[in-house]
Amino acid sequence: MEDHLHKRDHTGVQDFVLLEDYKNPDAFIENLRKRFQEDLIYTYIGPVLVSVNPYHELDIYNSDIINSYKNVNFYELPPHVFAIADASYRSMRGENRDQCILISGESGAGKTEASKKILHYIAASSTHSKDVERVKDRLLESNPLLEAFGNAKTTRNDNSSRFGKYMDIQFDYKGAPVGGHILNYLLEKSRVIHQANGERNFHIFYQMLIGSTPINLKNLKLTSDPDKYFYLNQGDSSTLQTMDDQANWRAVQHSLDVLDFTQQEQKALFAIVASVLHLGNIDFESEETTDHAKVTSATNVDIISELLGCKDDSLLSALQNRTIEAKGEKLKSPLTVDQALYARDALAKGIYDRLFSWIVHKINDSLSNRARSKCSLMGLLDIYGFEIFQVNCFEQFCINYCNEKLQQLFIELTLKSEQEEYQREGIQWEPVQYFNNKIICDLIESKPLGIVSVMDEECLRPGDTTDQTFLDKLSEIIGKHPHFICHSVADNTTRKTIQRDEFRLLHYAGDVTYNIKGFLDKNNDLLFRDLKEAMSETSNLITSQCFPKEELMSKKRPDTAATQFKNSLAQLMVILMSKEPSYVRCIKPNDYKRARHFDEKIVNHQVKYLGLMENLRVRRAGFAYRRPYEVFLKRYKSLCPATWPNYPGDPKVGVQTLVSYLQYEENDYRMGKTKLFIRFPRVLFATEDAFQHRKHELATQIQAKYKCF
Ligand code: AOV
Ligand code: MG
Repeated sequence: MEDHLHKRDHTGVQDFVLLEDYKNPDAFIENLRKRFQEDLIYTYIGPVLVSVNPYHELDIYNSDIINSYKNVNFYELPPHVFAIADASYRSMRGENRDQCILISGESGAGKTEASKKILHYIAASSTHSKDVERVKDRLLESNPLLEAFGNAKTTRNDNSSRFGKYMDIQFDYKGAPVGGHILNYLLEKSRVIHQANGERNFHIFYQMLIGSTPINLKNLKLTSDPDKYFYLNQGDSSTLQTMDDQANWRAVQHSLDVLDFTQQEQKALFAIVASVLHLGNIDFESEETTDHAKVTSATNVDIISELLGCKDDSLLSALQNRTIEAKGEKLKSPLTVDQALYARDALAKGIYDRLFSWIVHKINDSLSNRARSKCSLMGLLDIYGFEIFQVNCFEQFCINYCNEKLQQLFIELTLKSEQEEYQREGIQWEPVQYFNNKIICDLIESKPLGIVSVMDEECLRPGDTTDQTFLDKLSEIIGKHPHFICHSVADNTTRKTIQRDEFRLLHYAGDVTYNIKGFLDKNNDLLFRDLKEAMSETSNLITSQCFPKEELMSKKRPDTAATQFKNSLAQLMVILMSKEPSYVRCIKPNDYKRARHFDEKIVNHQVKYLGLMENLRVRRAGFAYRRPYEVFLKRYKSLCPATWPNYPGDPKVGVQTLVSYLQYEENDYRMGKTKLFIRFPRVLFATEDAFQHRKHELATQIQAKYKCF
């Protein structure tokens, strides 16, 4: 710890605001690099924390360090994610405002790790009682469980979050955590049935196979070899050096116990996970005389039927046929092999996705605030980061759209609102130019001409719509948009880099080429009714809950996947906007997950698109503190004879009198229309110190007076 605290003054600047050459990106990168080489991975831009993934364990998260950050002024210790957590916590308590901590950065930049550190800090720093300890345990234990089911190895990150997570921690009036609530966003369920080369399915499958006792495996009719399962062997990468599946399996068991999953629920849960693997091994062949699909062997279907408790042969029938209603009559129509494979995969995805939501729901039950007392909230947002793969599909489109929204929020709340406030207050200000990605958000989500709308339209339009007709529509409707390119509208040079079944979006964080294959299908997200019905009749207590009978009764067509996602993101933005935000901006130092390797080009790119230079310029030119005149005067009036005990006139004049008396330098402050703006923290700190001193003096005087009587 000593070492950690000691290094503070020697390497670069801890806050970019202090950087002399603050307009120069090279100086910015050099400061990051210098600090990174010394394992100083955190640097501030004012209140924003920039974090560079060290890709190796650092001894800066132990309990001594946690203690050192408790209740210490933000700028007094070296930059740290704990300082952000502490400042946010104290602001919540002191000013009674709900908080949120927004963690952003591309895939592998360290968001999930940062969010876990924050949760640990909060758990370690608040008051202790038995009830509170139980809540803390549960909050912490939600992580291993959700990561097992919602994270996977991708080529970018061995522990990549494949779902978005927003977690509210609820605190009582004493500042102790009393509950929590998690909102989950769009799980990448296509991973259940397919993995690209070098990638894995969700961790839980491997953990279960390697961790279960032989007897449990036998009960689930499984072998411990992942390569035996089609849903696990496509990525050709089942074992992972960086991941201890066996230890993580034990952690999952522990989490399930702490989070009140009953033995019966745990049994039902793993029967489902096993069923998904058995589903993947079901194969079909064509009947000789017809093209009807028949399962090649009934064994896997029988096993699943037993594990889930399916009614009679309802599963087998639903995997091979589809019921259609014609003229009021129900007819069984046999599926072709392709359709049957499609139905099988849709079922596997559907079951897993609903299981995941069920788990989140269960965790929320266990985290719910039993006292139901009024509470303050601190929200933690950890989503999937921006990603570019060799082939990018519907999932990357959704993930990158989500990142656009988050960047938009950052812009709205830091660059835009900050500058607008100066203008409103009439403070002289040279506007800082920045790229506003609203144009890309609009391109994706506006109605009726955004990409999501056009896609929905194509999904609903009767007739032969295909991914290609969707792409044609896009090119017709938005072909001229400056952030959209496809083959038919590209210029001659660009055309060589883009295929006929692709479109490219010029995202704020880089250009991504999407392959349209599967877009309509994934957006439609169709699961045949027969399969839903079969699941609703199961005796497995989770599947029967996840596929409720009411859903089958409903005639209303559910929203498409992209529209549901769009709506849930819009709701998230409303939640975040209602809170006081803090930011952690994560940066990935290289593309090889390698320690001590700082690739300037890659860092430079991230610094650029995250808008960090602009952030710094606004901050540098700006004022660290601002207070309405009334508030400032009320607090500090005792420091000047002319304003003490009361200043009768205009508070603005009162504040002017006060700061002149305190000898504020001309450059230290500005007088706005309604607020005083103070440029440097030190100026406010000095005033606050003087105030504390004066308060003490006044208290002593009053005491002395009492003694006289
Ligand atoms: P992400 O959440 O930003 O990516 P993670 O937080 O999962 O990225 O970090 C990726 C890996 O980097 C982790 O598994 C650790 O090995 C390492 N790492 C990150 N932060 C630290 C740290 N502070 N100290 C040590 N190692 C760290 V994604 O979820 O893919 O967008 O979707
Ligand atoms: Mg993550």
